[in-house]
Amino acid sequence: MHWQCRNRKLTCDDQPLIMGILNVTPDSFSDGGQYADSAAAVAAAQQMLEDGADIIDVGGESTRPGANEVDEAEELRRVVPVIEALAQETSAVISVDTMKAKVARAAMKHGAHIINDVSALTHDAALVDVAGEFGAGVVLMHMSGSPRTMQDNPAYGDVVTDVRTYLEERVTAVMGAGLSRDTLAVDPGIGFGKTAEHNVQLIAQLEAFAALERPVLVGLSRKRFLGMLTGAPVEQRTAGSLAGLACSVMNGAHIMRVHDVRESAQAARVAAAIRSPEQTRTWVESVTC
Ligand code: 7PJ
Repeated sequence: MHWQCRNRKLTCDDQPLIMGILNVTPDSFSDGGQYADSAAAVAAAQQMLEDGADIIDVGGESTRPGANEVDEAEELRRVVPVIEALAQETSAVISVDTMKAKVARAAMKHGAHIINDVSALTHDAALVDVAGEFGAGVVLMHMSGSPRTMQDNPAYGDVVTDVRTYLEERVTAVMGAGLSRDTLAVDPGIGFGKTAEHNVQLIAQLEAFAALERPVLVGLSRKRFLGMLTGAPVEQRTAGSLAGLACSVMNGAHIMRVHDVRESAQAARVAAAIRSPEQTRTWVESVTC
């Protein structure tokens, strides 16, 4: 499986890709504006790359449940300097987490490769044109409602079928609008208009998304359902996140969006080896252990 993201062709069959989260918001739910300053953000990204990140996902608008939309100028002011510096100073594959065409365009002009849109290109009609113009990689994520309203009363027939059908429809729609299939990745949107039970069902039945024949991205790092399952506060959810990551990889996830890059990269390697024992041979030296 390949994912074409402008001039970068990512391979995500045997080794899952790690997408490191770089929040540049003052209110982001788990790292509280730690990276508001762009030099600090670039240093944090450098560390993630050293720790095994394949992609850096830069986000300037908090999409946590209940969050209000951020003003476009403010979002630009937050993400553009960071993306520009990352493109100049690193060889990272850069993703921009935005629902806005103007932000995506500025990000692309400054060297980003991927548009990660939690609205699956439905929020801003101009976004599909930006993606097409640049040949950007695109993450199509399922969300029920908007970040402000999504947790109000999430209801599905069968959550796995409903989310898969939605993603299928979005793949068809954006291809109809001119995007190339090989630029698309899909994401069930863990935590976006879902109960803890919905989230668990989606991860347990992630194999259902293989039918879309596109890379499957999963973002569950430190999310609230992990707190509901364990009682752990957000700053103590690494172990739960890694368990969710291992199960996701086992069930076919290709890309994991994470805060704890070093730990996640290690867990992903082990889970991938167990998922495909026959392929493990090709990337582990034949040592007796
Ligand atoms: C996701 C995301 C996710 C994708 C966020 C948080 C909330 N993008 N952006 N998938 N989550 N593609 O990190 O808790 O699950 S923001």
